[in-house]
Amino acid sequence: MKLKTRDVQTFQQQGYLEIPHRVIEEDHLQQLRKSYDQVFSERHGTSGQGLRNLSVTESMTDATEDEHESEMLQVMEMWQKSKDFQDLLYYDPLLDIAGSLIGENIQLFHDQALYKPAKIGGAVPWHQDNGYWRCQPADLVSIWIALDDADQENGCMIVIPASHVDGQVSHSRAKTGDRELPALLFTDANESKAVSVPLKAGHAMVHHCLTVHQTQPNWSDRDRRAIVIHYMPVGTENSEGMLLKDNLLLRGHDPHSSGADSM
Ligand SMILES: O=C(O)CCC(=O)C(=O)O
Repeated sequence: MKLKTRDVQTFQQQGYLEIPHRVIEEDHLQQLRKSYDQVFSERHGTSGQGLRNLSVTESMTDATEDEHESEMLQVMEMWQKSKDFQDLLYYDPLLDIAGSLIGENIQLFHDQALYKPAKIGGAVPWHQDNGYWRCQPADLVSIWIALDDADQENGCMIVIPASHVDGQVSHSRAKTGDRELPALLFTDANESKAVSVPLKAGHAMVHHCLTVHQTQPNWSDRDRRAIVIHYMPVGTENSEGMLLKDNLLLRGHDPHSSGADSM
């Protein structure tokens, strides 16, 4: 279902939008959770195979998993690890949302699972996604899908509305106390404007790649599992000015590719 004009305008003004309808129905959600847990359990106790703990500080990089105080677990490119998540890339209700915002020629930038385990789930500090990516034009959008209910206790998304209109801002290496978090960036945010976006499982929000956002630790006794799909319009270039022509075409047509239109 395409977004209504009113919702597109809200996104353009605010830099984020809570999707007004449920995007993943219950059966589908159960299946995704099963696959998600399988991907994480296959990698449990390893630092590799695509699993990273983003909460690891510089002095902890040699520590064993048991020594980590908090865990902001990330698995990149879930679509390469699970058929269910590969299918999710081509799931029309999500592509309809992305298409309403960036046009009908849609490529995947990447996807990622972001898992905050109960009690120990770590924070993700204030940042813009494009602080990491530095893509041009900065027109990418991310659909963040709650696989569990996400709220202020277990680390839902928190955004600074309309922060995307200020353009790209500078970022520095994130810290916890006086220890650096090598995997994470940080930017200043006007916290007085912060808005939490709690979501029920199966619901989603979408944010612009220049919108400043963060998530808090998971203080609750409930897991917070999420999957984020980052979409880009065909024609996007990476930080070196190279056209990202080899990324998957999810919908529409890529004039830069010799291949056929997308499925
Ligand atoms: O899921 C999280 O905790 C962080 C999500 C995030 O920063 C993002 O989707 O860009």
